[in-house]
Amino acid sequence: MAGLFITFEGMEGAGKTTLIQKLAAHFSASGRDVLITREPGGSGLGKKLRTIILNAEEKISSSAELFLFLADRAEHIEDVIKPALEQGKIVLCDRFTDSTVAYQGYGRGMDRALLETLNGVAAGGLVPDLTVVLDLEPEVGLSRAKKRNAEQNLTVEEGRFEAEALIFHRKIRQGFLEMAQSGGRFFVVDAMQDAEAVFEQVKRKIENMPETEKQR
Ligand code: Z5A
Repeated sequence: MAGLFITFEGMEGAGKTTLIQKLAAHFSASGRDVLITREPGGSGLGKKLRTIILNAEEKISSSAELFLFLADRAEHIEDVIKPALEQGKIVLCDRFTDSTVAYQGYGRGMDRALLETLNGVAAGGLVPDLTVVLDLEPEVGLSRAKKRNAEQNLTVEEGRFEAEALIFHRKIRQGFLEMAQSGGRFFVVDAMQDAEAVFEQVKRKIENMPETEKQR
C-alpha cells in the first residue's frame, strides 16, 4: 500500500489527540493528504460500538469487551484505513492493536498470545509503519484528562476505563513500555514534556522515515 500508517498509543490524557492534530496540520500544510481516525469509533459501525463499549453504566464481561474492540477494528480497517492507504494518505490513528494487548492483556489479565492472534485476524495482518507511544505517569494523564473534561464540560458517558483504579493504569503503562522494548516500529516519547516539544520530536521521526522519504 502506498500510504503511511502511523498509530498513537499511551495512557489516557497522554496527549495523543493534541499531537495528532498538530501533525495533521503540519503534513497537510506541506501538501500531504492526511486522515485522522481513532479506535474505537473510526467507522460508521464503530461509532455505534464506541457508545456501547465506553459506557461505564453498561456492564459487560472482559470477553465481550474484547470482541467489541475487535469488531470495531475489523470494520475500521476494511471501511476506512485500507482505502485511505490505497489512496496514498498518511493515516494517523489514535489507538490500535497495541491498546488491546495493553488494556485487555496487561490490564484485564487476558492471555497475551491469544490477543496477538486475535489482533492478527481482526487487522487482517495490517501492521503500522510506526507506533508512537506517549509515555507519562498515569496520575498526570488522568489529571490532564479530568481537567480537559471539566474545561470542555464533557459528561462522563465514556468512563469505563476512567473508573479503573490507579493500579490498572500502571499495568497499562508497563504493558506499552514492555511492548516497545522490541524496538522495530515503536517510538517512545516522554509525554511529560510540553506539547510543542513532543510534536517536534515525532515530526522529525516521521520526516526521517524511509517510507516518507520515498514519497517525496
Ligand atoms: N481501549 C481498549 O481497552 N482496547 C482497545 O483495543 C482500544 C481501546 C482500541 C478509548 O478511550 C478507551 O478504549 C481507552 C482504551 C480503551 N481508555 N482509556 N483510558 P478514548 O478514545 O475515549 O480516550 P483516550 O484514547 O484514552 O485518550 P484521551 O483521554 O482522549 O486523551 P489523549 O487524546 O491522549 O489526550 P489529549 O486529549 O490530547 O490531552 C488531554 C489534555 O491534556 C488536554 O487538555 C490537552 O490540552 C492536554 N495536553 C496534551 N498534551 C499535553 C502536554 N504535553 N502537556 C500538558 N498538557 C497536555
